[in-house]
Amino acid sequence: MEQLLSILDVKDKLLIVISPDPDAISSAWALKRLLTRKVHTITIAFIRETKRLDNLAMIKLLRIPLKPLSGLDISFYTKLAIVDSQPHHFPELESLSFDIIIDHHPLKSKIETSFVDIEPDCGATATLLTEYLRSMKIKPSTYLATALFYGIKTDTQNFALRGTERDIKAFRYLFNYINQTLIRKIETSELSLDNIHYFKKAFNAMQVSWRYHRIFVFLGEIDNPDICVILADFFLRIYEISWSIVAGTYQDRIIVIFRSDGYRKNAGSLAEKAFGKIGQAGGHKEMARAEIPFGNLENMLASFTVENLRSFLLHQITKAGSENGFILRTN
Ligand SMILES: [Mn+2]
Repeated sequence: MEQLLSILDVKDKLLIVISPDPDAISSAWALKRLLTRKVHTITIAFIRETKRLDNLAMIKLLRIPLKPLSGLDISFYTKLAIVDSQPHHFPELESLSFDIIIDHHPLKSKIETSFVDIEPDCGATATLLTEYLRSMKIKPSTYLATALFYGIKTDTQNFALRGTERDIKAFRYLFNYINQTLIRKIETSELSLDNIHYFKKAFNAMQVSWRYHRIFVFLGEIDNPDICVILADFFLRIYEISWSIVAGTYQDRIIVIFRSDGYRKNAGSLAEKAFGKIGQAGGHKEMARAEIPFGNLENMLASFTVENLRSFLLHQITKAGSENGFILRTN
């Protein structure tokens, strides 16, 4: 931390560049807090727009100041920082030279610059920034603590994916300062008014096998493949359901999302058996995905009507599934 301060001057204008996921957003914000009175100006800029509604909810509810990098005059800034990534991760950053790099992804090639702190021993960069704050005896505001807490929560996937002693320590510390209601609202913000009409469509189109605890939905044309994921997850929350398969057509292809409770089931192998020969398909026990370009179906289907596609998908899934004892019936 001392070393970081030693490379900065009060006249410095600092630009912090991020790819906006919760870990990066919260880490950049903490760095801004740490350096607020140490330099002249600090701007946090994102390389790419985030479309994830939970991330947008985080930015909005916690009032995190972010700007698009494309709208900035980079020459205005005297120092450049990047957190939770390294410059070589993004081709558009290769021409820039960074003064500060703080990250937890393992270093691929040696980086020569004024300040580098890479700690693969942290499950999240937010852990590292929490440690910086503590070492400087800065108590985070509720919003900043909530952001960092959420950053660690998502990067470690609630400590199911990874998470070290240091992550747990930071998490426990931040817990004293967070607002849990905001965390819940951020985490559950996955739908917008623009896409809830697909629920209505799905309720009308769903085909349920009561006997085999399965549900299949073909949505027809969709304007975002994420809705298949949201609906497949949603249907798996139904007590009687242990398999859910939601499909739709997007641009020049069919998207099929599989979810299962994973108990003696394998969504990945079902997806592969059903669609592996005519598209890309794969996944693991609980979740899988297939994408089938229309171009590959030209010899198999007379026309691409909703009804033709629906019965084609159902046929492929049922045929593949019968080898696993998977039979889909409509009621
Ligand atoms: Mn991260």
